[in-house]
Amino acid sequence: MNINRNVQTLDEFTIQELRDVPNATGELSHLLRNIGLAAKRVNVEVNKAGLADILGDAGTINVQGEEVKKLDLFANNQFIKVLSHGIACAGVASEELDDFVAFDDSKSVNSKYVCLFDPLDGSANIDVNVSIGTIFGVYRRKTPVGTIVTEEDFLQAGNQQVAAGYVVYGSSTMLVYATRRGVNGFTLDPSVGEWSLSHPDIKCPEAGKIYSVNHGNFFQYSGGVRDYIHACQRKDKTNGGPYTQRYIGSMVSDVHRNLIKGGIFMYPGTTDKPNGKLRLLYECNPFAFIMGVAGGKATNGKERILDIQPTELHQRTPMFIGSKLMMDELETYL
Ligand code: AHM
Ligand code: MG
Repeated sequence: MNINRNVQTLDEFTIQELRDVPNATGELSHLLRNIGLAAKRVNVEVNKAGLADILGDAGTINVQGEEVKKLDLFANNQFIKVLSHGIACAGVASEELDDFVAFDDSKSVNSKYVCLFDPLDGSANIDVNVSIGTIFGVYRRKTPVGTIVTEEDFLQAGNQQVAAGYVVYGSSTMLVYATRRGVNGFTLDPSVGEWSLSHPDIKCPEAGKIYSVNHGNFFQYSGGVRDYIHACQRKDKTNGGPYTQRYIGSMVSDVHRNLIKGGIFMYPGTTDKPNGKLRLLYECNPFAFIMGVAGGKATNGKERILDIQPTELHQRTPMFIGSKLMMDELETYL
């Protein structure tokens, strides 16, 4: 059997990047390694999600005598635990928690980063064996190192992100992360439990043929969004229509596919929910950052997602994200 010894692991890759950046402290590499570890633990549980009820007693106690936790809570706890035990994160905010968590031990308060995440996105898909994911964004804190973080450290515009990424728990498990230097994808090699660089320097194709939107809400979208969707369905569409509609209902998988193949993903506001469903801090900002580094774009229909100044931890925003030329065209409709 040939083993490709040129494949870099996540650790090797981040250390290599570290060597190339003058004055880097290694804190971000440490943080990414922690995220990779938490994701591996979540992956193990996601892979046996269907068994949880079988092994659990009356749905609450498993064979080890532990409570069978909902997977999204399990994932949330894993990320918080791993990041709080590390030395590279001063606090976290999570889609699963009402408020942010400040880590107050002496190592954590001396970290310069905070991390915001959605521990398990698309959790409605867990029970039916459809891909789900984790999404995260990393920011340099505003408050001085050595103090306890405050809300201001978390309410930063997405353009302040230092790194962002996601994990897809799918037919294989992938971790994709971006810094301003590029977007790189790592596939989990289950035989050795390592993230291996499988998708170096990901660029989103400028144009694509996939559009992803929840058609069930069609009559609740604005006229501009409806007109754009109709345009996607026309045979005489630029770039060769009609486009293909693909919507998994797990943002991580939908945007991951469109990032690789080229396409556009939309979660517009509706008459019932003018700000749509997706959360700016945990879901939209990380993807907007990744897509931007990969050459694509993301907007709420009026301004760049990355330029929105958040006012609340859990605020929602309409989201349009994808290949540059498709986004340019969409913007003429909005
Ligand atoms: P969640 O954070 O509660 O899992 O919801 C977010 C998910 C996204 O992954 C996905 O794009 C969207 O909800 C799908 O929503 P809908 O079923 O309304 O189309
Ligand atoms: Mg979510």
